[in-house]
Amino acid sequence: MSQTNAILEKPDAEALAKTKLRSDFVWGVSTSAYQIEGAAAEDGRGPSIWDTRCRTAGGVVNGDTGDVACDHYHRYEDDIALMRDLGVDAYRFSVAWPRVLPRGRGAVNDKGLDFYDRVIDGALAAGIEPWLCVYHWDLPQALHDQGGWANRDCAGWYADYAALLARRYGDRVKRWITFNEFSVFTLFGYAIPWAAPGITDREQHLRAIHHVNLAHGAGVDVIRDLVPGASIGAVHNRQRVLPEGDRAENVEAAALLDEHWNLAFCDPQLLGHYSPRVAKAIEPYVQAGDMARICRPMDWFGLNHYGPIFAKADPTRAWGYGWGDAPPDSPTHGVGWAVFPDAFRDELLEITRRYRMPIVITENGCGGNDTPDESGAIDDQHRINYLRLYNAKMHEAIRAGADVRGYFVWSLLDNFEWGSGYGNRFGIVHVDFATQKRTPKASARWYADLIKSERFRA
Ligand code: IFM
Repeated sequence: MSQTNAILEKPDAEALAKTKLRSDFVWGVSTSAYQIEGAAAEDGRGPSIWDTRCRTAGGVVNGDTGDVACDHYHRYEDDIALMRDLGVDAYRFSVAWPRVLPRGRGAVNDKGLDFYDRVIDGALAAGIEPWLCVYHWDLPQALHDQGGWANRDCAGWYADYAALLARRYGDRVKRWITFNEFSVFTLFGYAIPWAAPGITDREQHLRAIHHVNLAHGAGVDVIRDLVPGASIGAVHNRQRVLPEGDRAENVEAAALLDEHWNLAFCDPQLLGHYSPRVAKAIEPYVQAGDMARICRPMDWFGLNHYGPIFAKADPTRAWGYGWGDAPPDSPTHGVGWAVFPDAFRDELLEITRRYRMPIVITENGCGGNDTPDESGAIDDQHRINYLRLYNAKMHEAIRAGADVRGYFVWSLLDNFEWGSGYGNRFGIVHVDFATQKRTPKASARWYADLIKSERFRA
């Protein structure tokens, strides 16, 4: 057993103690449109900034694209059957904005809307509640060409798009998510160019932060207005930010990254103000009444959590900070991300302390390079151990007062992992991308058993 991964290979039994969950606790799996659908040029779908990114030299490892991905557009019925076999209560998916509005606004693509009708109806028929995420990073290219999130009008375009979805699906979908991981797509899209649209510009980053916050507020209002009984959340990726080592400039770098990563969206949306450094920098873009437009009543806090992140000073980057390394002896999982289960518990408790609301864990999971053995089985014990440990920390947080209402694994399927292409596999179901064959991994069986046993205890 390698020392670094000892925590994953031999979790301490005491650390796995359980508490009783609410009887309405929701167990689910998460996916997102661009990562699984494929059919990128089919049935009238327009291009998104990710289609462009995939065609930009150096944009994605191996030049991989989401053109086919998991071909979920054609295989959604099989994928719903996989979810039914897992026994999940809920399926969190996202709608591809350019599939339903190929140019982002204006002409509607009926075939695109029909596709999500089929997914929603199929999930409901299988006894699985659809949780709809309005935006998971695939901005229509046509809107980016008009300034994208750096243009204040984008908040209104988003509200119109959200209204279209609310009118169409609100009779069947009651769980709505405005955005997935605000800070990731704004930071990596506009400041550290690791994601679409791949811009490096402080001013555009600040504008994007504020306009996305305005879009969120407007989206909450239209969904609340159009969907009777809607339960609305926003999904924030909160990860503790630690300095690489203890040099003062790295400590400073971590403090600024913490504001951009953990506070720039949660605080204005839930407390009605920006955190100190962001507030100062963003002032030129804030108009009278904006904070009230952004801070709308929410039903729950969506948390995506994987592990802590590390910052170091890097004068070549837009904000003077860059990604740092975890201490060399840190436990890591397959894709090299740090594994600190305690940080997950602490994050749940910090959200409880700071925002005082119910929490749904909308993503948690573990990447790796899982390959089938000779018999075709995929024995991903590393993922099972990760999920066991993180679940145990969720129980610990609940015992300490966190009001956790649900847990979704990222992800149902191996999929297009953005800039890493198909190399990082996060699925509990293996996908052979050459044949599109799905094979549940050992972790899928483990998750199905966990859900059964938790229901039994409830
Ligand atoms: O694949 C992503 C997902 O789109 C957003 N959250 C993190 C996942 C793993 O990197």
